[in-house]
Order: sequence, then C-alpha cells, then structure tokens
Amino acid sequence: MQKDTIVLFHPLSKDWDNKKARIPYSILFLERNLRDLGFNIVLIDEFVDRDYKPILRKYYNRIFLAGVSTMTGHQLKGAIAFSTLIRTHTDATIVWGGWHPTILPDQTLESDLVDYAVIGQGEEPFRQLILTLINKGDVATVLGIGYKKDGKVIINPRAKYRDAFSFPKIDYTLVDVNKYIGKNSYANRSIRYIASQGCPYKCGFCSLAMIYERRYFHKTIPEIMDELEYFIKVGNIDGVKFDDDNFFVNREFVMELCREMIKRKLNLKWFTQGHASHLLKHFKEEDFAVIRQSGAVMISIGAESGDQVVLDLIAKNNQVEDNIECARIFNKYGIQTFYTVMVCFPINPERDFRATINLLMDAKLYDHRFKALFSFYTPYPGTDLWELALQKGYTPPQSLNEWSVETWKKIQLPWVDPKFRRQAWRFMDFYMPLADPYLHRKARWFMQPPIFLLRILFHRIVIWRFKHKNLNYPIEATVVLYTISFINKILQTRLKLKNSHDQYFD
Ligand code: B12
Repeated sequence: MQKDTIVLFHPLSKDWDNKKARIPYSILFLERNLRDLGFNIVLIDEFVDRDYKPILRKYYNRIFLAGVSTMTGHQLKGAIAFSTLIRTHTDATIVWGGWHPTILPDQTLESDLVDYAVIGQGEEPFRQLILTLINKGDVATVLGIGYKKDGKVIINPRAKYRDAFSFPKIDYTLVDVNKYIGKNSYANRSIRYIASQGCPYKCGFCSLAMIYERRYFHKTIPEIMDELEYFIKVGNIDGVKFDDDNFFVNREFVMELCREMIKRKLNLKWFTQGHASHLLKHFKEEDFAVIRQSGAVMISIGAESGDQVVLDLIAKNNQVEDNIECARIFNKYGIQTFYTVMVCFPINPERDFRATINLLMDAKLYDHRFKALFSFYTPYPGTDLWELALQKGYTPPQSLNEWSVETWKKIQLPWVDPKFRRQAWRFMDFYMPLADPYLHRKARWFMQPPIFLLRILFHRIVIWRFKHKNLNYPIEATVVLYTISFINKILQTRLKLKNSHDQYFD
C-alpha cells in the first residue's frame, strides 16, 4: 500500500470545556503549506472528534507521517495517547510541534514516541523536513528541527520567523465550522478568530517571544472581511472572539478594521484582549466610540497584578493606574472591562495577592459589569521568570508524562500559601458576584429568587468591604459558600454564584 497520507492531530485540552472548542488553527496553518506536496492530508481535532480511533484506523496502512500539535499541560496526554497508537499500528514517522517541543525540545525528544521536534513557527521547517524525508536527504540541513542520532539529541539552528500570513490561505472547509461556534456571555453564536499574531512586549511569564521573537503581523482587511463573511454565511455567527495575542498593537490596522466592519454592516459583537498602557499611549479616547460602534462589547486587559513592584519585575511595561484608566474609558463608551490577573509571583506573594484583590475591588466599584479571570502564576520554561521560580524552590516536571499532569489548575508552588487559594475562592465566588447589584437577573429563572435574597442580605456589606478594602473576618462568605458546597454535595448539583465570565482557576 502506498504511504500517501499525513495525519495532523490536535489533542484535546481537557481542562477546558469541550463546548468551547476552538478552530484548530495550528494544524490548519500547517496544512496550507503542505497541500501542494500531493499527500492525502487528514486533520483530526480531538476537541470535536473525541473518538477518533475509527478515523485513524482507516489510514493505518497509508500513513507516511503523523504531526502532533502540543501545548504544555493537559494537551500532552492526548498527544501521548495518539502517538502511542501511531507507534503501535504503523511505521510512520512521528513529528511533534507547537509550544511544548519549542520550549523543551531535548526533553520532548527523549520520548520514544517522538522522532522529530519542530521548534517555533512550523510551516516551513515541517515542509522542509517532509521533503528531506521523501528524498532521503540529510535532516541535519533542515532548520528549526530537532532529532535523534546514535542515541543523542541534536537540535538544528532555528528557522527565521516569517510573516504568518504570507503563506497560502487557510482552508476553513477542512473543518466543520459549525462545531466551533458557541454561545457565550455576549453572543449566541460566537467563533474564535485570529486577525493578527505576535506581540512587541516580552512579559516575564509569557511564552510568545519564544516563537514570534516580539514581532507582529496582521492579515489584510479584505482577507479578514472575507473570512468573517464566510463564517456569517456558513455558521450564521453573531459574535467573534479575536484570539489575537495583542489585538491593539497597530492602531491604524484596528481602526481600519473597525470602520470596515461598520461599513459592511457585519453586526458582530466582538471581544478581544489588549495591553493597558499600549492602548492609552497609541489610541485616542474617541477611537473607542468607533471601536464600540463596530461591535466591541468587551475588552480584556492583561492587568496581571495590582502591585507595581510585580508589574516591573514581570516587565509588563504598565502602570497599575493604567488598568483603571482603561476601565474608565471603556465604561464611558459602553464597553465592558475584563481583567486577567495572576497572583503569587515568586516575590512577596502576600503583598502581590492583596494589591491585586484591591485592584479588582476598585475596578468593580467603577463598573458593576466588570469581570475578571483570576489565576495563580504558573512558571513555563523559556520565559524570563523561569530561573527565579527555580531559585525559589520550584521543582519542574522531568518528562512528557509529568508535564501532562502539571496543569495550571493543579500546580503547587512552594511560595504559595494554601490560604491564598481559600481567599481567592471566597473573593471570586462570593464577593465579586455579590458586588453586582443585578446578579440575580443573569441567573436562570428558578435561581433568581434565592440569588435575589442573597443580594438583599449581602450586597451592601460587600460594597462597604470593597470601599474600605476590608475583607477581614469573611464570616458571611464562608457560611454561604460552605452551604452551597453542602447543597451541591447532597443534590449532586454544581450551583455557583459566579458571573459567566468571572472565573477563578485554583
Ligand atoms: C487559543 C489558545 C488556547 C486555547 C486552545 C489552544 C489550542 N491549542 O487549541 C485554550 C483556551 C484551550 C488554551 C489553554 C491554555 N493555554 Co493557550 N493559547 C491560545 C492562544 C491564544 C492561541 C493558540 C493558537 O491557535 N495559535 C495560532 C496557531 C496557528 O499557532 P500555534 O498553535 O503556535 O501553531 C504554530 C506553531 O506552534 C507550530 N506548531 C503547532 N503545532 C504543530 C504541530 C506540528 C507537527 C508542527 C510541525 C508545528 C506545529 O506551527 C504552527 C503554525 O506556525 C495561544 C497564543 C498563541 N499565539 O498561539 C495561547 C498559548 C498557546 N497558551 C498558553 C497557555 C499558557 C495556556 C494554558 C496553560 C492556560 C493559561 N494559563 O493560559 C492552557 C493550557 C491548556 C493545555 N495545555 O491543555 C501559552 C503557551 C505556553 C505553553 N508552553 O504551552 C500561549 C502561547 C499563551 C502565552 N501568551 O504564553 N489556550
């Protein structure tokens, strides 16, 4: 049988709700640069094809090469399971690419399940590797890959990063777009979309510079319009989450995009993320009227910490007050503010934790619709804070298997006192929701009366606490949260007071 098939696999990230499947961009990006090689290319996204074995079985005899996309953490589990199947049933070459092999190529290649690791942007190294394998050439000449020779791991020099949108266009017909559309807090049929890639900043916790080298590229406006109109046509979408790394890097591009969305009457509600001081420096206040008119309903700011010492340590290039100033501007133009914060960086976690909670309280007092995503700092190799985390006693996983369970939800860091997790839980699950006077309106009809009762009993106390930055003796929160936990245990339910976007990742 002819080996004419390349399988590209995107593993499930189980920590995330499957209902929120995202278009598997990594493997679609790769496909566009291979489609002229004459292979039968099969894309498998475990997010939507949970039981993919029957699909794979059909190709066992034909697979020449299997490409696996991986991020650090839970996705590695699916990557290991898929590679084990390929190893057991085929003699195909297995290539891993994506964030995990990029940050830890040597450790990745120590696994018997991996023949080659592609480091950084995948399109060109992957293509060159495949061509070299077909022609039985020397892989030592292929830039951006790692491999094993005589029991030793060899890492070739990196390939140059290329404008991600200079390759052939993505073929969205290769996936069932409707499987990637979902309801969220601002739209009934929303899709994840990438209009630009990269970010000029280099924050100490972030992996982006590892691949993009602080560069930034965007699609052209006509291309974006064509793609959004395609999603409207085939998926009847009414919302878009721009999954760009830093959507607002280029003001001219953003404003032109917004004006075009208005001109074409796309009527899409959209949400994305930005960097507070960058927004304040490069955008005019009035720009937000146009941004809102184009459909922006919510903007997420990577506020990270309420402690300026931490912001400086992580090279955020941001002032704490810039976050509040953004909330003011967004609120003025009817755009909801959403902060992502991370607590317990490896210096003075106590002060960092308090200052960040204070920042969230200030923002919530500013706008009752304010939402936040709250998580604990997780060290990643290759980031600037990694060495400091090691110095402070963090012992990292030593193998693919160990990394697959070291998820950001379960990680235990030596400098994080367990009391912070309890306090974070009380704050995000009780105080933040009850600071919203309209919380009950967002609940399902049968939950509205009990939530309204809680609002009557506690909203004023919560607001008093926020104004005075006083969360001492949190008796009311403890009683209510333990009662909810008790009810959930007895009734096997998952009741929560949370707003749909307020999340706490412990
Ligand atoms: C959407 C997204 C998610 C989604 C879905 C991700 C997915 N893969 O489906 C969800 C919400 C699930 C998610 C979760 C997490 N994410 Co995330 N996520 C992203 C985001 C914003 C976009 C991903 C994307 O679609 N990129 C576009 C595609 C085209 O790029 P790509 O995946 O990098 O693929 C290219 C190369 O990597 C390479 N490549 C990739 N796969 C393969 C395979 C082969 C065979 C080859 C040859 C090459 C190759 O070639 C591709 C084309 O150039 C990225 C940021 C980013 N710019 O990538 C962060 C990012 C990947 N996430 C990150 C992190 C930290 C997380 C989390 C740990 C949570 C958190 N605390 O943020 C979890 C971990 C989940 C897990 N491991 O199970 C980090 C990566 C750190 C790391 N070492 O993995 C990033 C870079 C964010 C950051 N700023 O640091 N994420």
